Amino acid sequence: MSEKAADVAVMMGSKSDLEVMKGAAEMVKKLRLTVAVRVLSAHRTPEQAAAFVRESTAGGTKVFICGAGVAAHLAGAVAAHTTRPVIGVPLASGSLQGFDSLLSTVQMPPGMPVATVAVGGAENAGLLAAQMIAIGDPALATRIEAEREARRQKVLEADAEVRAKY
Ligand code: RP5
Repeated sequence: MSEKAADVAVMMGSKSDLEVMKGAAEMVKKLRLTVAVRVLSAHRTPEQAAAFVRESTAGGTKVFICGAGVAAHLAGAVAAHTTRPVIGVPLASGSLQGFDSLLSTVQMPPGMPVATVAVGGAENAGLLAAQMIAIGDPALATRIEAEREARRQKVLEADAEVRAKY
């Protein structure tokens, strides 16, 4: 029997990715899901990354979020070891500033999907993972609606402020 794993796994290729990727973990926690945050690289620690994905899948992790920069193969490598949804976050680093990681993450071959968000889109990745899980969790769906309502109110307040000024 596998040990119970977190609802969502947030993985990144380097600790230097954490500043951006913590946005995914914080969003997942805000929506009251459990999260495991790991630094595991497709290139530098391929065996540990694969073992973590297999154990997490067996333990019940529902969605994997993977952030990496430059030759960003982490999301694709994770998808190779699980049939749970994988969300890729291309990160801006190195001389091409994210164009390389965007293409490396998004251009998956048929049969191995990775849902790729914007370069640096960690917060959206957390939200998207929660939206996937909310399909079978009405209480979570209500919390996501509240999150969206808060954003709607912010824009309406900004609109009122700008209209009053000009
Ligand atoms: C990628 O290489 C990582 O995801 C990171 O974005 C980039 C640079 O890694 P470090 O040299 O900062 O460890 O694998």
